[in-house]
Amino acid sequence: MATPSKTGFPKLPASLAASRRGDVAILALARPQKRNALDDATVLGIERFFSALPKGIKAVVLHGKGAHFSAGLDLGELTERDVAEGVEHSRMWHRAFAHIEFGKVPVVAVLHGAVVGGGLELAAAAHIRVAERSAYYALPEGSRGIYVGGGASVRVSRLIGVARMQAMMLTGLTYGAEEGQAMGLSQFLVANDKGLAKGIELAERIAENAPLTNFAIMHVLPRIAEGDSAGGYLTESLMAAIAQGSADAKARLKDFLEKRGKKVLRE
Ligand code: 1HE
Repeated sequence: MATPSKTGFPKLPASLAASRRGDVAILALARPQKRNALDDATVLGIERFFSALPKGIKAVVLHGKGAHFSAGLDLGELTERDVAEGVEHSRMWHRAFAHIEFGKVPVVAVLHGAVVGGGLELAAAAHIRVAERSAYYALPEGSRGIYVGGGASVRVSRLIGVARMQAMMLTGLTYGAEEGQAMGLSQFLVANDKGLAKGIELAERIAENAPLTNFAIMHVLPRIAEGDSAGGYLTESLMAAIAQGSADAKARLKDFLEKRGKKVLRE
């Protein structure tokens, strides 16, 4: 177990920055030079943060520094994994994000710029998503020769429905903030640079609720509405590992890292 720092938060990698505002904790993805791509250290740091919230924290706001929320999985770490390591990796993401979805307190994600691949999977684990107008969404796994592995099969399909998620994945198209709001990817849409303030305002309201009601909304309501999703996560991990072990995936990832692959840009 990591040693807690002076702020009461566990020790985090440089790619994450935590702060506190009253009974609201704020976690920033802080690796803008890599567009907040999620490497293993960051995913494990997210797990550590959400599994060891300091006493008195009643809600969390999650946001990204720089021009993008997150460019998703760190593709540089993916090239050499075999199938068994791929399953383990995807299960690690599931475990980390389960600490968000099934954690102690509600989480508000604030989205801007690219919210793609694993970045969208992370956002989908939160309980509320606030999008700035610059936000755009994509699941570009198809073009990289891989499959989602951070819970999207369960969480994104729950937000937008299977047909929309299939369209997103098959086409790799980007969806703008307004489309995302209409599809159910975000619940609040605000002007650029206003997301964090809105996220904090919502988190402060949430923090005033009776804790048991928040618990019921987080844990009981989804089980009643949707049943159990454990099998879905497992199947996703198996598929993600098989896909990323393929020669096709290796070639396409190499293309991106060597600047031949297409970026996920919003035209
Ligand atoms: C990265 C990553 C990354 C940027 N892994 N290094 N995700 C994607 O397919 C999205 C890939 N990224 C992009 O399309 C673009 O980077 C953006 C549109 C998000 C931003 O573009 P731009 O022009 O601002 O930045 P850039 O020049 O592309 O990237 C800046 C640096 O970040 C550069 O590294 P540098 O050392 O050359 O400066 C990029 O290589 C690096 N970078 N994105 C690694 N994703 C659990 S399964 C989930 C599966 C997925 O998430 S698939 C989706 C992956």
